[in-house]
Amino acid sequence: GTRTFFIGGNHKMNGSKSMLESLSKGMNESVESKENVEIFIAPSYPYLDFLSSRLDNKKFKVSGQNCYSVAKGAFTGEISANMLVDLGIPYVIIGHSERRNVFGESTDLITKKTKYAISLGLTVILCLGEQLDDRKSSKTEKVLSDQLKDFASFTPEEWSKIVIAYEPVWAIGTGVVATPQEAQDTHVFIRKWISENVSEDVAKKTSIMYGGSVNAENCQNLSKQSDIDGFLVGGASLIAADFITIINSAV
Ligand code: G2H
Repeated sequence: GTRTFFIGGNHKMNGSKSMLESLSKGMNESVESKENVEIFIAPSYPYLDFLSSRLDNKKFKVSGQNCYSVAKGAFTGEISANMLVDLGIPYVIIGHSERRNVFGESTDLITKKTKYAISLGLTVILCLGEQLDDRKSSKTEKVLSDQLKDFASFTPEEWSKIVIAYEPVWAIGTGVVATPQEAQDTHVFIRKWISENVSEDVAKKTSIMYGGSVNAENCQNLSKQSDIDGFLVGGASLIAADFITIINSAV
């Protein structure tokens, strides 16, 4: 396709020096760069610099898992987007379902954080997704539209720094992956929303990753879907062999 295919490992609150040491070694040795494919890992924060210094930076980037909406100050425990930039980090995940649902982040805050991170030149992996009840009661499109609503006013230039990650909450860490058709249909809906609310050009250019129980087996059929432009991988990104298989499924 014409869009960049993104494969990201989201380590969440997992990892250690020794684990990251062997993961980087495996990845550096076994992955070849491909045109139009971007690969990144979002380690737990304390390890950002450690991981970055071990990965082959020509092939792989590192990413933040979150950041706040202002540069600095009295915000204990928060991560500054400016500091990610200072570390030379190009990506940050914002609005992951665990931020929304475990830590109570609102769509309003997620929008503000995205706007701020983009203003500094970071590329934001913006996560969206519905809960099981929403899907069962046919509210998926309504929930996704609500999560996207405030992004209608973002300029095409701002949108060029956004990569969407569609992660149905019922598929996250559960082993219940969306079928390739379910994922494809929802990606088409998201692209249609962008086309109707931002522009057709932006809709065509925006990469939409899928996330939720992606593994070394199911990645092949998912990556064949024309509107799936990458994967955000949790559990399987902690295991070098599995993550490498997923990376190599990029088409
Ligand atoms: C969804 C995904 C990574 P997992 O959260 O963002 O995790 O692949 O473990 O379902």
